[in-house]
Amino acid sequence: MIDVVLATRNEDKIREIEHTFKVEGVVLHRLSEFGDIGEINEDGNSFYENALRKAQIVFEATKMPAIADDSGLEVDVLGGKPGIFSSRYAGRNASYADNIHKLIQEVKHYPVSQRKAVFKCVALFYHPDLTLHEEGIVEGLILTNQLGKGGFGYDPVFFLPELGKTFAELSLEEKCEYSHRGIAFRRLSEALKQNLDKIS
Ligand code: ITT
Repeated sequence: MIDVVLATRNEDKIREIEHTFKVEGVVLHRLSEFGDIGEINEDGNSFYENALRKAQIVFEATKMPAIADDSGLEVDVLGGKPGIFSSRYAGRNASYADNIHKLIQEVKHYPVSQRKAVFKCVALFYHPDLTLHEEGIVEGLILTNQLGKGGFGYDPVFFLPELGKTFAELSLEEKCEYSHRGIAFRRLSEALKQNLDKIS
C-alpha cells in the first residue's frame, strides 16, 4: 500500500477528487490529518506550475507523495481571465458569490453565444522519483443568471450546451463524468497505475 496526501484545502475539490481518483494500492489522505503546515503560496504562472508547487510543499511538510489540483476558468472575451486567478478574481478573500458577481458584470454586455469559456484542471502527482501530470479541459458558455444548487465556485453560471445544464445542475457523479477535474483525475489515475512500480 502507498500513502498519498491530497495537497488541497478546498473541500469541494476534495469531494470530487475522492470520487474520481481511484488506484488500487493507493490510500488517499487529507491534508487536515497533518495539522497546520502553514501557507501554500500559489505564485506560479500556470496551472501546472501552481500544482507542482502545492504538491512539492506538501511533500516537504508530510514526507508523503502528494497529489495537487490547480484549476480555473478561462473566458474568451476576457482574454482568458480569470484563469489562474479564478479563486481570487474579486479580491484576495473573495467568496464564490463575489467571484460570480464580478464575472457576470464583466460578460453581461456580450451575447451568450460569445460568452465561450473553458474550465481547465491540472492534476499532478509528486514523488521525488516520479512526477506525473494530466490536464482536463471542458468547453461551455457563461450565463448571466445562476442555475442549480450543486457543485461549487462558478458552477451555477457554467453552461454545458450538449447537456443543456449548468455544472451546478448536475449530480456529483455527472459532474465528475463531464468536468475538467473528472477528466484530469481519471487520466492521472491511469498514469499512476502504469507507473506505480517506480515508487514502490
Ligand atoms: P487549493 O489551492 O487548496 O487546491 P483553491 O480553491 O485555492 O484550493 P485553485 O487555486 O486551483 O484552488 O483555484 C480554483 C478556483 O477555480 C476555485 O476556487 C473556483 O473558483 C474555480 N474552479 C475550479 N474548478 C471549479 C469547478 O469544478 N467548478 C467551479 N469553479 C471551479
